[in-house]
Amino acid sequence: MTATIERIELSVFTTTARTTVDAHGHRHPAPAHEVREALLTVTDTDGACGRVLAQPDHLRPAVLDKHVRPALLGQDPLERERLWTSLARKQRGAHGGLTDRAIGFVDLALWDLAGHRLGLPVWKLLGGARSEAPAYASTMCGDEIPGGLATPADYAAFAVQLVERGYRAIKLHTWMPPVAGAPSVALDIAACTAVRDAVGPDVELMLDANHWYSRTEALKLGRALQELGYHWFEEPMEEASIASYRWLADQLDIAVIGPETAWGKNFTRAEWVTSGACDILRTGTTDVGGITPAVRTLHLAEAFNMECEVHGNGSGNLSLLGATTNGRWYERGLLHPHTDFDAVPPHLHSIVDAMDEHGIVRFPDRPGLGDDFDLDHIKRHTITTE
Ligand code: LLH
Ligand code: MG
Repeated sequence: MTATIERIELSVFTTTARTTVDAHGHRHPAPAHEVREALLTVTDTDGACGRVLAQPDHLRPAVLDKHVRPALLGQDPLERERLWTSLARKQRGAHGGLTDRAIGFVDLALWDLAGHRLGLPVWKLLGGARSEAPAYASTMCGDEIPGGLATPADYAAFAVQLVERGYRAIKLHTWMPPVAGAPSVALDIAACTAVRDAVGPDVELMLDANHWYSRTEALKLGRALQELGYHWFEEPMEEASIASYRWLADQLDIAVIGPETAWGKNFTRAEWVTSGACDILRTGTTDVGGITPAVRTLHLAEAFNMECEVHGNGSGNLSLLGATTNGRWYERGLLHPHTDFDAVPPHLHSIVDAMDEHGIVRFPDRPGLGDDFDLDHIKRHTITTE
């Protein structure tokens, strides 16, 4: 008899973090402190489980009860395309209550469950295009921390450390509000220049600056980046304005890449391609609503002879990269001189994206997405289960 989905639970637990987010959502280093994380678990009638870390704000009890459980309970967990479509179609009537992220977490859990049922890592289940990928170092945003990322010289010194660690590509996130004096095109150009001077011509460099520059500010910054031989220019303006990106891409030689935060899943990505708003497309499991629509996006770009970069870290994005050759880098971050990205948090036995000294990340052999959860720790530190 076909196994069907029996339980969908969200467990909120405590763990330790060494980063925090500012008033605008940008991550910065912090002393070790207790935080709440959540684990979404989907269990079928044979006892097979799919698990993924999720953000409880997107999967509140009402969202689980009104949208997720009615769409999934009693259904075959292997029919991911059908389940994703039924959830995505609930979004219209949910009036914003069922986010792309929420359906993304559910989709990831279903892929993890499928991997466990079949004894395969998800990247192989998706087609297995390659077993490793180079990582790029993605820095945190600029700050005012002494010896952190407070000055162009700080970025240059950190870039040298990153190259020594093995990275062959670095993406700068520069200063954004609420940091005093941010944003500043002049300061962004100074940091990008200092980094290029420090690492030389052979390291690939990218910039993700303030997301609310005007067209003329973005054009000035983009022209400076192409002079410095930067590889791509990311999200310098509000992404809802596709016409602004077409205007920018038409005038620059440097590759304009996007979108990251634009809503509308794979459908919006198709609009970016056909509008000529970007030279390299982007996708990502938390950006477009899971692995299922992200695969569609990768194939869409490929059919237009367009590269598609995977945004963000984590096991889902790593699995996607293993399923395609049409995405060059794994985004490893966010990195900062005062944090250790390789440190293992208490709710894991190991990190999924360990990198060697040549800047290469190998895709996990474990079945499912490959996360190495310490389920005992999570159980002992669970505060609520919905
Ligand atoms: O604002 C930040 O901290 C970063 O921009 C972050 O959102 C990161 O995910 C990103 O943009 N990567 O490309
Ligand atoms: Mg970005």
